[in-house]
Amino acid sequence: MTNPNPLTMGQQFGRRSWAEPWKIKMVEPLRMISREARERALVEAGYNTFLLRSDDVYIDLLTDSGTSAMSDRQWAGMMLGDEAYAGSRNFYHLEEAVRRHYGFRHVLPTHQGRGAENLISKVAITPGQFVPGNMYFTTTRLHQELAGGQFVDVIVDEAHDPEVVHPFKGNVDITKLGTLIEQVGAGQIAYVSLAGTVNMAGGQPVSMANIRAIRELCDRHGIRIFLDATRLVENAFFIQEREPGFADRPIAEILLEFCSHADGAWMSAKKDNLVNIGGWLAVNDDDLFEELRNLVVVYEGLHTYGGLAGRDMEALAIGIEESVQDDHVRSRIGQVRYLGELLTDWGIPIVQPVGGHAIFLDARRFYPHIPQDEFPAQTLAAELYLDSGIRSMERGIASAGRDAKTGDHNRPRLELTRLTIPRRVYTQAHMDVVAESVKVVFDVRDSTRGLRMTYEPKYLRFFQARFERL
Ligand code: P70
Repeated sequence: MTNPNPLTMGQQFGRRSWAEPWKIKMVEPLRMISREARERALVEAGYNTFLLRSDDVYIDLLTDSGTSAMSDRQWAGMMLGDEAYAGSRNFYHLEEAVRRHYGFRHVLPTHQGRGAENLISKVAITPGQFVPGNMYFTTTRLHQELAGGQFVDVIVDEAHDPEVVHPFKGNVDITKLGTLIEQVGAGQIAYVSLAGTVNMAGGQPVSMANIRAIRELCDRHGIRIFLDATRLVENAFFIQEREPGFADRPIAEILLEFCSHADGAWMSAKKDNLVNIGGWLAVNDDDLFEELRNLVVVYEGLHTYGGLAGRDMEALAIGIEESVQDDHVRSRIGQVRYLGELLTDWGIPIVQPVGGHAIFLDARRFYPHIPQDEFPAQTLAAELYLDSGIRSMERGIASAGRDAKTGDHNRPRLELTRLTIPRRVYTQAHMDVVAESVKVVFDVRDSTRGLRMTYEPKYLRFFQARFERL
């Protein structure tokens, strides 16, 4: 029977459809294995999606990190690699792109984000100091702790509640930050560690008003602000969309203004910057840079390559240019929202509002009968893979690790399973397949049982931990 009144998805959601500002030039075939084969693969992987082989995955939403599609211009740039050990021309292109779009004076390449986190933590933290931040990120906090710092969460309370709708759930609570400074003294604060968007909160943004207020407070106490710029372009999109006075300003301009309130930034270029590998660290202060430039040769490589090939730096320089284009960001976040709209319409519990890079399924409400110690979010990731070969990532109690003092699990309020959307890779039809699989898993939720951890590594346990079904 033909549908007498066919509607596009845009019409069904009451808006004009958007489309990607690119067309496809090359394709990579996907493979889908049988349910029995997935069952075997999952047991072999200890119910941990990080331990699956990607050949056994159909739609890979593990991460948006290093998984984006590069453009024809970026691939052309790969052929222009100047693989000189020192002073590669590609480094100067990268330096220029970071200066132009992020506004910081000094730039160092690193092999990826955590390489930059290591350097800034070692140089800017004196053991015993506190590092306030807008919610923890796994690698960021670990490097701060390894450098002798103590992370303190100063994000607004709303960030910890997946149901509260707030336009800037990534904001720092200025009162919390002010109280911490009073309690421990400004000299005991290493710096403010500010991420936009906030990954663990669901890709939630920080407003321009908030960074201005943080700057004001920090200036009064002589405290520096360093940004985790990993998804700062996406953060700028939310400012353009939601903050009064920014609707007519291009994303590139908003990004630059945001960075102008900070003293430096570290970057996992594998996200916003549209490359498969790479990172950078950028600061304004000459003396600080001097120290960082010295340290980079110990851990990454000479200061003009920092662990990257010349061709990687060229692709990254071009990726930065492409990443700040308004039409690119609009369609990227539009696709994430499309998936979010479907799931919301079907009554599936997700973090609201939908953030920039992923849909975060709320495993607490998805599986209210599974206690947090039985890893509801890890369970949900396993069930999704079993149903359709879709790979997602746990962002709950397994990711939160253990309390360094008591040795007990950290028990985050957010127990989430992340469906992370790579940039420029999947189509709207893939999003439909994903939504349908989540619905199937949701419909049989009552009969799903949790997991028990059978192997636990010491550092960043979620990457390599193993589980079995209860
Ligand atoms: C993800 C990736 C990486 C990341 C990040 C923020 C806000 C720094 C980094 C580190 C990869 C990942 C990392 C740890 C656990 C799971 C997944 N996030 N800051 O998938 O950058 O990976 O380049 O060293 O999101 O969210 P890098």
